[in-house]
Amino acid sequence: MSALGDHVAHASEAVAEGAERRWAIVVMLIIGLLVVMVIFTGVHWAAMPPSRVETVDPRTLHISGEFVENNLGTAVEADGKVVVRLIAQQYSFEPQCLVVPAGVPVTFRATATDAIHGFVVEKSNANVMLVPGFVATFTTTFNKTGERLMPCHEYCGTGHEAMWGRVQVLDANEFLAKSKAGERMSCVPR
Ligand SMILES: [Cu+2]
Repeated sequence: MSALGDHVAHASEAVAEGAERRWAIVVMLIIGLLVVMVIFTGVHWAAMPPSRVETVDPRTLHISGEFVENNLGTAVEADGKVVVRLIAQQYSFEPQCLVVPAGVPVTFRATATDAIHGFVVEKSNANVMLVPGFVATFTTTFNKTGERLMPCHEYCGTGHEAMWGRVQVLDANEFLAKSKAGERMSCVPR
């Protein structure tokens, strides 16, 4: 090979090597980023695990199990916990008016019978989606007494905009005075 040919070969080799090194750095950065993402999501999920999945058969909800009509409403359980059970259907909540105590953790257990519904309770962080076949549950504390609106916030059909419930937040002592063992409370007029 001539001297000039030698020189050209060396120069192109240097260019190729430089390009390969830059590419190797880019690939290592990408791998490093992916490893950081794996570690971050692993730690984050361990710290804030996704809510567990609890299923229920929407075809037999009204016949048996915890969502039968006379078990809906607010219950003070044997262990003293306040649990509100309700169902959502086109286009109402059952019960339509919920009673809860202020300043005490309240656990909601709810599901939908027909389509996807959901609700928010104003001036609180209660916000949940209700999917047929699944039990949605969350615990929250209402800090102030008073009446709150509880609209359905998932479009569920033509009657969606008329789908509203109410929540009456009572003073904890007033609530306890009204509650009787084993009874389900609501503020639906009888
Ligand atoms: Cu709805």
